[in-house]
Amino acid sequence: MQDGQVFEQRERRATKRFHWIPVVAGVIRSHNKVLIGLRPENHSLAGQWEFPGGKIESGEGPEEALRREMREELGIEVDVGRLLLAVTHSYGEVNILILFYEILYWKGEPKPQHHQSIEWIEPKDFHTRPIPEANKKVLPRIFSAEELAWLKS
Ligand code: DGT
Repeated sequence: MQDGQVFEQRERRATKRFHWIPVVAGVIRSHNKVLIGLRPENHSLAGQWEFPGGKIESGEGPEEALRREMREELGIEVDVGRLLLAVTHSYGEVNILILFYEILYWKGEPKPQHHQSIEWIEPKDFHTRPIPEANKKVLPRIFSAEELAWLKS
């Protein structure tokens, strides 16, 4: 391969790597249920059920972002637990990196301040709901990581 071609290939890779959006999501559990929210009408992926969370803002740490999102979306103050899983997903031009954290303790009663509604469901019922593509491939891994923590707690 010629020098010019190698350079072009590197340039292309650098451009492709450019559009990454970091997202944090909280797996909030109570007894044997987890809290999910229905994405609002005027947002991307409207009508799909997700783990509460959102984009990390500039200058924020991931755990700080998650505490802010839980406050804004559910009106609760949380202690962020372990990082359960990190996954990447591509929605065409937009690539997201989602960090899933466990939330074991919180103050206040979760209320939908952003979602159309929120619900506590058993992990086994997740497959009956429309969920973001990014989550489909990792649900079993999230719950096996979660179940380990639940057994230990
Ligand atoms: P958007 O996407 O521009 O309509 O803005 P928001 O504010 O609705 O999006 P936000 O802040 O919730 O960003 C989270 C992004 O990650 C969004 O593109 C949806 C995607 N996503 C995939 N799975 C999940 C999940 O389980 N929880 C959350 N919160 N987001 C997820």
